[in-house]
Amino acid sequence: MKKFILALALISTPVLAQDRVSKFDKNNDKVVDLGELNLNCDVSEKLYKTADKNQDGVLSNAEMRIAKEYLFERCRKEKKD
Ligand SMILES: [Ca+2]
Ligand SMILES: [Ca+2]
Repeated sequence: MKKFILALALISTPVLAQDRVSKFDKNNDKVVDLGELNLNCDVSEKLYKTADKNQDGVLSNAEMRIAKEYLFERCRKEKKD
Protein backbone atom coordinates (compact mmCIF):
# COMPACT_ATOMS: atom_id res chain seq x y z
CA MET A 1 0.00 0.00 0.00
CA LYS A 2 2.83 2.37 0.80
CA LYS A 3 4.35 1.66 -2.59
CA PHE A 4 1.07 2.51 -4.23
CA ILE A 5 0.91 5.87 -2.48
CA LEU A 6 4.50 6.60 -3.38
CA ALA A 7 3.81 5.73 -7.01
CA LEU A 8 0.78 7.99 -6.98
CA ALA A 9 2.85 10.85 -5.60
CA LEU A 10 5.46 10.34 -8.30
CA ILE A 11 2.80 10.27 -11.01
CA SER A 12 0.91 13.28 -9.74
CA THR A 13 3.98 15.54 -9.66
CA PRO A 14 4.33 15.94 -13.45
CA VAL A 15 0.57 16.27 -13.73
CA LEU A 16 0.64 19.23 -11.40
CA ALA A 17 3.58 20.64 -13.28
CA GLN A 18 1.65 20.44 -16.53
CA ASP A 19 -1.08 22.69 -15.23
CA ARG A 20 0.89 25.77 -16.04
CA VAL A 21 1.11 24.92 -19.71
CA SER A 22 -2.46 23.70 -20.02
CA LYS A 23 -3.71 26.93 -18.50
CA PHE A 24 -2.23 28.92 -21.38
CA ASP A 25 -2.19 26.30 -24.12
CA LYS A 26 -5.14 27.20 -26.34
CA ASN A 27 -4.35 24.91 -29.28
CA ASN A 28 -3.43 21.89 -27.14
CA ASP A 29 0.00 21.32 -28.61
CA LYS A 30 1.45 21.04 -25.07
CA VAL A 31 3.60 24.13 -25.47
CA VAL A 32 2.88 27.82 -25.08
CA ASP A 33 3.78 30.42 -27.66
CA LEU A 34 3.99 34.15 -27.11
CA GLY A 35 0.54 34.75 -28.53
CA GLU A 36 -1.03 32.28 -26.15
CA LEU A 37 0.88 33.68 -23.22
CA ASN A 38 -0.14 37.23 -23.97
CA LEU A 39 -3.82 36.42 -24.02
CA ASN A 40 -3.47 36.70 -20.26
CA CYS A 41 -0.06 38.26 -19.77
CA ASP A 42 1.99 41.21 -20.85
CA VAL A 43 5.29 39.55 -21.72
CA SER A 44 7.73 41.23 -24.06
CA GLU A 45 9.35 39.35 -26.92
CA LYS A 46 12.72 39.85 -25.27
CA LEU A 47 11.56 38.32 -22.02
CA TYR A 48 9.86 35.51 -23.90
CA LYS A 49 13.09 34.70 -25.71
CA THR A 50 14.92 34.68 -22.39
CA ALA A 51 12.45 32.10 -21.13
CA ASP A 52 12.77 30.01 -24.29
CA LYS A 53 15.90 28.22 -23.19
CA ASN A 54 16.26 25.91 -26.19
CA GLN A 55 15.21 28.67 -28.60
CA ASP A 56 12.63 26.61 -30.44
CA GLY A 57 10.16 29.49 -30.32
CA VAL A 58 7.78 27.95 -27.82
CA LEU A 59 7.76 27.42 -24.09
CA SER A 60 7.67 23.88 -22.80
CA ASN A 61 6.42 23.01 -19.38
CA ALA A 62 9.98 22.80 -18.07
CA GLU A 63 10.82 26.21 -19.47
CA MET A 64 7.69 27.70 -17.97
CA ARG A 65 8.56 26.27 -14.58
CA ILE A 66 11.99 27.85 -14.74
CA ALA A 67 10.57 31.14 -15.97
CA LYS A 68 7.54 31.34 -13.78
CA GLU A 69 8.61 34.12 -11.44
CA TYR A 70 9.63 36.68 -14.00
CA LEU A 71 7.00 35.68 -16.57
CA PHE A 72 3.93 35.18 -14.48
CA GLU A 73 4.25 38.30 -12.43
CA ARG A 74 3.24 39.92 -15.72
CA CYS A 75 0.07 37.89 -15.94
CA ARG A 76 -3.34 38.70 -14.64
CA LYS A 77 -3.88 37.32 -11.23
CA GLU A 78 -6.08 34.31 -11.04
CA LYS A 79 -9.49 35.04 -9.74
CA LYS A 80 -9.77 33.51 -6.33
CA ASP A 81 -12.94 35.17 -5.10
CA1 LIG B 1 -0.02 25.97 -27.70
CA1 LIG C 1 11.53 26.24 -25.89
